[in-house]
Amino acid sequence: MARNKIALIGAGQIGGTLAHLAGLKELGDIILFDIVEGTPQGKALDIAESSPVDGFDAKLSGVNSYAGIEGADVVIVTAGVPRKPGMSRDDLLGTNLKVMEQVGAGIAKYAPNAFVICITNPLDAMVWALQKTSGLPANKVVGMAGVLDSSRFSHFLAEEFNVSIKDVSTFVLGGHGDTMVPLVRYSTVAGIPLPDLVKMGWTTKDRLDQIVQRTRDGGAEIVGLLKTGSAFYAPAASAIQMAEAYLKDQKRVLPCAAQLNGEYSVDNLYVGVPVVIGANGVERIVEIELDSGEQAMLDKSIESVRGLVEACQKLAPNLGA
Ligand code: A3D
Repeated sequence: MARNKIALIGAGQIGGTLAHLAGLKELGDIILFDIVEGTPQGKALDIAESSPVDGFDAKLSGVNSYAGIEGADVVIVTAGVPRKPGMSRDDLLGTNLKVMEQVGAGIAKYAPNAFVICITNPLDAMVWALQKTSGLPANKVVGMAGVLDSSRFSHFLAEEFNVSIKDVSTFVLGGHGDTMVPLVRYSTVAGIPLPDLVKMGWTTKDRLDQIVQRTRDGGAEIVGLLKTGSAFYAPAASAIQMAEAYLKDQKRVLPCAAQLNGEYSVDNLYVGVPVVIGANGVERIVEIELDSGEQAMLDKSIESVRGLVEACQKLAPNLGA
């Protein structure tokens, strides 16, 4: 059986880390694409030169033309600009929307059967735009945010409780932004929901609220520390988990930005929800019951995503018409 082909559009901080992880996990042959000449070629060669040390078999190449991604099974998109300190994700909208138009056209022409994972911010609007510009079916175009947001939440909780990260399971809904909805009630340590852990005296409601807020601000915390860019190790690891679920038909239940068509009473909008990812892409959208407080938070998050999509439609009126 031929190896899978994984195309990475954008060979920056996340793109390079994606290529390294995909190699280490032997997910397939890897093509790095970027508009900057030399960057994808240099990163591909550098990672290929690490393969004898780590003992992985994968062909790596760098290209500046979309023809190089022909026949890709998975395409992961990080092309665009990241945040600098003081910028919100939404400040990136105009620039990155133009990038999504080019990327969508490239995918439509050369990789129309791929499973496409968008990482470019503002995520929920960019994945919406990428689905429109590529014309791929909605079950084959998803956004990475929830896996990262949940992973940050889990990390903070494992530290708070001094337990293994393996025993923490968390749940984050909604858009990737300040209005994301970390669902405390559905998050557990070894199956014990967080509100029960408060009752058991493991933590306090106030501490939990602080951890929820830190999760919401998780991206900004890293931007503030790095000063020259945004997070890339954890975002790359999160997208690789989604790619692996698709390539290996794992049927993983993962929080992803998926197109809703009636679920959660939302139409034609990408929102972070739990989905099943397998060989058919997004195979199922999981609708969970929300209490009134959770529903209100989700509604606020959906409104903010809708605002961003409307801003995209103003800049590119033919999108989503
Ligand atoms: P960076 O290291 O700047 O890489 C972006 C790459 O895109 C650069 O190599 C550029 O040359 C390239 N590029 C720019 N325009 C184009 C184009 N038209 N076609 C192809 N390539 C192009 O950024 P990064 O890797 O740190 O981040 C990439 C994106 O991911 C940014 O938009 C971030 O905001 C976003 N991001 C999202 C998350 C989520 O959780 C959703 C987390 C972290 C970063």
